Amino acid sequence: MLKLYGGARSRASIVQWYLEELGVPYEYVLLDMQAGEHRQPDYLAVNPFGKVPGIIDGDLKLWESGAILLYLSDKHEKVIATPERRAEITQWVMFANATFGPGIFVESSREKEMPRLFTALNQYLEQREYLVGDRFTAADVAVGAFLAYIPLMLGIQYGDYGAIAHYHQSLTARPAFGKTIGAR
Ligand SMILES: N[C@@H](CCC(=O)N[C@@H](CS)C(=O)NCC(=O)O)C(=O)O
Repeated sequence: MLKLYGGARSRASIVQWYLEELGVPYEYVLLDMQAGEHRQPDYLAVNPFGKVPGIIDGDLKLWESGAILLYLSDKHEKVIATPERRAEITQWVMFANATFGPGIFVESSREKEMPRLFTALNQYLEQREYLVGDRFTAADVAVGAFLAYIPLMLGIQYGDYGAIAHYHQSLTARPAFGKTIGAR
């Protein structure tokens, strides 16, 4: 069975959310990060950088939440992926982790980045229910997780951005979200 390594209130809950969406069985290995278990040899053998999440799936050891989401998407999404569709999902996962998250969570860039990121995302979502195609994908997990963390961790609400607020509400109402990030 797939093993997911994470700590309490860590980014492992992003991967856990997607595993629940996909209905893939997994064992959650909760590391005591306060005690430094993520820096012990057992876990460094999974991720030499000592960061969570990490997974073991068969012979594969994989880390970086975005890489794990894309792997699970390739392996378990039932709709046949064209290169174009897969590229769009990759684009949004990378946008979430490399542009959106840092733009909002790095305090020195927030004032400049937040209005332009929120405005463009809001406009995009005015036309759509999901980020890629007409169904929920790993792209929604990657961006949706940050949209869930922003009010929780920064106290920022989406009042002026109606389409983001609607999208955020619809994602947080999903049962798999409630069992994972929503249960924090
Ligand atoms: N870009 C990485 C970030 C991983 C990361 O920084 N994880 C934090 C927990 S949320 C961690 O393991 N921190 C422990 C440490 O840096 O020692 C990802 O998305 O997987």
